[in-house]
Amino acid sequence: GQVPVKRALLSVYDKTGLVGLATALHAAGVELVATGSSAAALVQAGLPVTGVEQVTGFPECLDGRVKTLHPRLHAGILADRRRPSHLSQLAGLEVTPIDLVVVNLYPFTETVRSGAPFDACVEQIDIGGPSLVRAAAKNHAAVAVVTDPAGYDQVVQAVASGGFHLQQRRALAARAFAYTAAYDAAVATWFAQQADTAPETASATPPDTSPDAAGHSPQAARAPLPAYLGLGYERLATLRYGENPHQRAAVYTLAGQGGGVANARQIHGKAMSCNNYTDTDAAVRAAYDHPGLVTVAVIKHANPCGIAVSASGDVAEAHRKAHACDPVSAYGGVVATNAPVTVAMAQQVKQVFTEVVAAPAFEPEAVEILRARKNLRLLVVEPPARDGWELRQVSGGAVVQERDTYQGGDDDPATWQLACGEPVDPGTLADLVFAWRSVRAVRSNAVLLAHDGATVGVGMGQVNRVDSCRLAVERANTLGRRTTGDAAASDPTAASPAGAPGSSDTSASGSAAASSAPAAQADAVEQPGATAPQRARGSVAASDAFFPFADGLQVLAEAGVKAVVQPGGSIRDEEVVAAARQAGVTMYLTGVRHFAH
Ligand code: 93A
Repeated sequence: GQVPVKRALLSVYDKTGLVGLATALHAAGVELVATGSSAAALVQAGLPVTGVEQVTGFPECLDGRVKTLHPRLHAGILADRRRPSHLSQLAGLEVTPIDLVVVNLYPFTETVRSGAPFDACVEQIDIGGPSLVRAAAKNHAAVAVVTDPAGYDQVVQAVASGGFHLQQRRALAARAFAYTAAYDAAVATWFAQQADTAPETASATPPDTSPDAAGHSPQAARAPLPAYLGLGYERLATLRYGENPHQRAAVYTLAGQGGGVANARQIHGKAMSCNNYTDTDAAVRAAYDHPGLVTVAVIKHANPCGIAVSASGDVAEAHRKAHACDPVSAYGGVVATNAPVTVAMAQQVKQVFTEVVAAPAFEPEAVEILRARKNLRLLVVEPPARDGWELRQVSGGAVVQERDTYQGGDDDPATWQLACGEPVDPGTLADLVFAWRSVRAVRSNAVLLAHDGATVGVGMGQVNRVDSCRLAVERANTLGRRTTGDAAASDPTAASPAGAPGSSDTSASGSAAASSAPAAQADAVEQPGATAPQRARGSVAASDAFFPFADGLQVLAEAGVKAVVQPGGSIRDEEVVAAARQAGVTMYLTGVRHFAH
């Protein structure tokens, strides 16, 4: 039932709302106990307050490292009021019970993010605060604990109405434990990232830290994987459902991260779905794989319908080129860019049924244009972190890996090995680099054809490489329209809508709206082969991993692909290179693989 609040302990770093809360508590007859500067703030506001030193009989010391770590406080919080022995012990020890604990912790994450030196970060690891919070949460049968100034109103109401109900104290305890868990997870993660935290475990001979041929530092030179994975995730929102309507789902933010898709700011449209989140994440990542170039990625079911860059920095042009790769599949897709969305791009996007547009910014007028699409979700996404761990659950545990966003030497064609054929001209080389940087956004096995800074054919998700080659070629030659020399046809703003749905699969993000496409658009389905250009001929190809046999390469060569970039390293490399040489295809080897599952 309800427990009246007679004595409260206040110890907050963030003083927001403190005086207001304390004034209300005092008015309700609650005795206030507080630590150093919290107490000072109350004294200044003219409120009577008992300093913790008066309770403990022990001074705050060691520069504040020891303030509340004292049995006189902890016994007052932890005593089980239902056990007579606990109550008689409190009486014998002359300890007064504490019924309410209001604490928020030292700003550890903020200090790390400010770039403070190691020792300054360590000093901001709160020890006494979490102990108070955890003690109060454990003894929620009698004690209420509040860690967020946003919860002060609830405190004032509860105290005024005779105290918290058990249900409220339990809910507060759950939040409190999540709060300290997230805090410790942030500390643990940061510690694990400090390369010099494990000098004892380093081998006697210093590891070789020189980069390999591809420019990668060896594992030993990089920060170790965390020994423990904290549960540093906090629920942001419950989603309507998961990947499918019968699955429940929610979205979480990782403590101390900020930025990225989970923390995006939605400025328009329907609520984000689970599939919207994962597809948008794939799109945003793809959009940031071409540093220094304005990039647009169109994604569906986590795979690219198209990716393109604009040499002139025109985001609308990049979007036209990305869309033109596969306008059939772009219907119901997610569009992401690494540049602000302009009016010109907005006018194009508006023509195509799209689930999400994600960008670091939108021109105000572009937002106005896109608002015409009532359900279209507009997301302002801060650039995602380039480093960090990626966690995927497996039954019984999880695997964790570094993100494949490491900008290794393999992105620089100067590190590539020419395996056969004539060195290509600078334009073709730029396309090879583009293809190589784009193919990591494609689920394996991945083969990607590109031309003029745009994908023109993507073969994804096959269980052998030759099928991915066939798929890339077939899709290049049957989908979409030319991106050069035929600009009008590839322009979604042109009279004939290039965003016409031609696919029976319009359910990318589980949107019911997708299946109710206007009949007028459905009429515009293209006739594959009739008008579709042969885009494989003259394109370049990237393969995310080596060709195990010559067959895949032969499919590409027969389709007229002029140059190929691939990791190399198959035991049949010689056969593969010989087939390329014979077909007059230039081949580069990168020595680095980019699987994505
Ligand atoms: O340095 S501590 O870990 N040692 C403690 O005993 C202790 N007790 C409370 N930090 C401690 N706190 C923290 O001090 C609280 O979590 C809160 O963030 C802060 C409040 O101190 P003040 O009232 O002096 O601002």
